[in-house]
Amino acid sequence: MANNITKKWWHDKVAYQIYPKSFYDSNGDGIGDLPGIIDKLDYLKDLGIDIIWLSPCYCSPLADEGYDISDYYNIDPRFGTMADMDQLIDEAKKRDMYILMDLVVNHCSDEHEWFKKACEDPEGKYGSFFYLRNKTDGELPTNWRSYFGGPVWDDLPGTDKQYLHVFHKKQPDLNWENPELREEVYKNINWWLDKGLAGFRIDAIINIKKALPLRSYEPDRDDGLCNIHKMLKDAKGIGEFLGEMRDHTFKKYDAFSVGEVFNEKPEEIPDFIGENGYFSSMFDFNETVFGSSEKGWYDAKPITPDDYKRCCFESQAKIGDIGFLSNIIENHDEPRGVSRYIPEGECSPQSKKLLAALNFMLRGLPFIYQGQELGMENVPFSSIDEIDDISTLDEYQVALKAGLSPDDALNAVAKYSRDNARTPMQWSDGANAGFTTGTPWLKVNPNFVSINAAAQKDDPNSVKNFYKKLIALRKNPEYKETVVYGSLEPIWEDVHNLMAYYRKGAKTLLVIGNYQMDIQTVTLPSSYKRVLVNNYADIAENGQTISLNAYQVLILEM
Ligand code: TEU
Ligand code: CA
Repeated sequence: MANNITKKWWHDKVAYQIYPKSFYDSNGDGIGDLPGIIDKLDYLKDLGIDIIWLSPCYCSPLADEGYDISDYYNIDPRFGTMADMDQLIDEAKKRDMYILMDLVVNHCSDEHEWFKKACEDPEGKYGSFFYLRNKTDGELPTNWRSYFGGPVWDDLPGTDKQYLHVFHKKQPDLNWENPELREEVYKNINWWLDKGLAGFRIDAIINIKKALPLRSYEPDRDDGLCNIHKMLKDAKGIGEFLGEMRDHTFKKYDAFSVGEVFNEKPEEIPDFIGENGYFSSMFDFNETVFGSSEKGWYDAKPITPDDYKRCCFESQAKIGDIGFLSNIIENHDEPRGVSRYIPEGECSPQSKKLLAALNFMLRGLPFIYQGQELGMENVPFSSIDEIDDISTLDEYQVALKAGLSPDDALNAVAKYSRDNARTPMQWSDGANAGFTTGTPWLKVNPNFVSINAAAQKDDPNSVKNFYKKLIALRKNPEYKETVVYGSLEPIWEDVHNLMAYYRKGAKTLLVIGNYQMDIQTVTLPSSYKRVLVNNYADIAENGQTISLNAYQVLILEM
């Protein structure tokens, strides 16, 4: 263990992401809600969860499913009331659990009063909360392509100006250069922290700093536009905003903050998540961005077990003991991890457990996304009409324009669709997977009949109970220090379809995963004392030589 690390309350925790709209519907309107989350707190407590991150449940037109906020101080009636939120924070506290909300402040909704006032008076106070430019004939202020397709500029209603939106046109970017805007953001954060929130997950934060003066870059597609990252690479000085935000908010409350940070440079890591970093932690996206293409989802390259291993180890080496990454298999923006990181046709309870253990034992905070603990899989979409997500709908158009047939385009985007993760949580084999008594807002994955929480509850070999074991190991007083603070050292790094590493602290643990269907033999460098986790009933061993079964994963105490 690195002795120079100051211990923090959140270091040894296990986190769980809830996508409220799809978690549990308490009143039969087909939409998950806060009372539904309260109903399921004991389920999460039993699993061993400490920290719960809620995707946005503020007032929102839901153009981007809540990532477009029209009122930062209120709960959308579809999700419940402020009293429900207070009760949720309270009930969580009673169970020694912590609630995080999603901080979405790169942009707000075009239905936020700031934006409405900016339309009324673009030269006034609220005009300077946004990036506005005079409209010129036939030319956009810059040629950046929005994350959801098309140019980042749209007409500011009722004016001769245009406004910037790096995401959807219903998500106007907030102007962080304006100190008044920054004050408003900090005031809101502190208001929530005063309510008893434990912290925030911080959305899309690398986008808050624009390269000024705004300018165009080399186009990279036929549309004449360029990827937003060309501008972001050019934007210097985001640290001033992030440091100020930390000092004015999180730091004063000892809050936990986890940033959605992409493309950080290795030398910036201490600034982001070091001892006095801008954030407590940040997500590791090395695996999720692997294989992505400038052209679009249709051109993305699948990730193999060897790639997966390399991505994980690369991130671990980059962070070392500077701080703590937050490790994920999936989230609400990604397909289901088991469908992505396990080669096609090889998804099984065993392979799902292997992926779980390999990811969970990495150094950092484990974040479990709702349903991941059940081994929920991607959805078999049969028509683009079944898709709700704006990003998928855009990528489908991109694929069609590139010349794919409608069938091929659907198949291509279905692999990456954010809706894979957004279908209702599978609670039981009852109607609508037990998610709602009404009509679910998004189709339930038909495999709920076999993959659901009720079926896994009392089955000692279920994926869910395997997660429970992993969580229990992280909390076991004997192993905790090592699992939380121990260093990570890869072993047998070049062996094909084998992912193995030591965690070294007070104890020495060896995690070994046979990432394939074929049996694979390894010879341990020393004998082991104890088997802590095994996804098979036993180990085929001959002295120190172990014959690993298909997707067998072991955690050994050496
Ligand atoms: O995502 C930010 C992000 O970088 C996106 O490019 C994401 O990778 C993309 O949506 C995948 O299609 C965050 C949120 O997690 C996402 O749900 C929001 O849509 C987005 O910000 C805008 O708030
Ligand atoms: Ca509801």
